[in-house]
Amino acid sequence: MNVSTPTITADYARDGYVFPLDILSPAEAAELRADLEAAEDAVRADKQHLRLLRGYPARLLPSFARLVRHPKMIAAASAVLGPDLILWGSGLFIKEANTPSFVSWHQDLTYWGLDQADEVTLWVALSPATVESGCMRFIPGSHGRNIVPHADSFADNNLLTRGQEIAVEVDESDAIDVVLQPGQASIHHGHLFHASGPNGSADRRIGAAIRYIVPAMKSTAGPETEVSLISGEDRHGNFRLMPPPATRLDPADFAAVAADAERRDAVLYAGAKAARR
Ligand SMILES: O=C(O)CCC(=O)C(=O)O
Repeated sequence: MNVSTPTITADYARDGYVFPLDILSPAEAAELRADLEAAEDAVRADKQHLRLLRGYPARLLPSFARLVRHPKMIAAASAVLGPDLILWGSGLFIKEANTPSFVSWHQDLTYWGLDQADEVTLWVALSPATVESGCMRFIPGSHGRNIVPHADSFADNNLLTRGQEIAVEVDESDAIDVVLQPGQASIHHGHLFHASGPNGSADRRIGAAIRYIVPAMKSTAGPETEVSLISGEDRHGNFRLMPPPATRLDPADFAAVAADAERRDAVLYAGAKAARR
C-alpha cells in the first residue's frame, strides 16, 4: 500500500494499526540489511556494543539515520501525530533463523515512562516477516483500552526487557498476522495489544521498530533523555535533541548512547525484581 495520509488516519483510528506500507524498495531494504549485518560483524566481539547497536541503530549508523528521516516514514507518522515529530527510539527486533525467541502480548507504553500516548511505532521489515518467521500479531481495536495490568516473566527467549506480559484475557482468535515483505512497514499505537511467535524459518527475522512521539511528551527519565527532532519544530524543550551520526560506529556516539541507555533502563526496569542486560 502506498503511504496515503487519509487512509492511514482513518484506519489507524479504527484499528490501532495500518499495514503494509511500502517504505523502501526490496533493493533498498537489502542494502540496509547488509549495512546492519556488516556493523553487527564489526562489533560482535563486544557484547555491550552489539546491544547498543541493536538498541540505537539510528544513532550509530547513517543508513538508519536516513531511514528514520525518510519522507514516507515522516508522512506515515505525521498522518497520526501531526507535523512535529521526535524520534523517541529506534530498536532492532532480531530473531535468528530457527530459534525460539518470541514476544509476549503487551502494550508498548506500559513501562516507557512517557506521560501521554501520542506515540507511534513504524516497524520496518528488513527480512520477510511471515507467520513462519514469527511476524507480529495485532488485536484490532485494542488500542482503545488504557494500559491494562502486565506481569514480568523474565522468560528465557522473551525479547522484551522484563518479559512483560498482559495479565488480562487476550482473545487470540481475534489476532491479525502482520505479514510484511522486506522494505514494508506496519504502524501501530502504543496501547495496541501485540505479540509475536518464534522464527521457524531458515532466515533471520529482522525488524526495525522506529518510535515517534510529539514534542509535548515528557519522560520520567528527565530532560537528559536523548532524542532527535525529525520534522517540524520542538516548542517544548522536554528532551535533549541529538543530531544524526556524522560517521559510522563512532566511539563518541557509542559513549553517548551508553549513557542514555543507563538513564532509560532506570525507567524501564523501575519496580522490577530483576534486570536483563
Ligand atoms: O518484533 C517483534 O516481534 C515485536 C516488536 C514490538 O513489540 C514492537 O515493535 O512494539
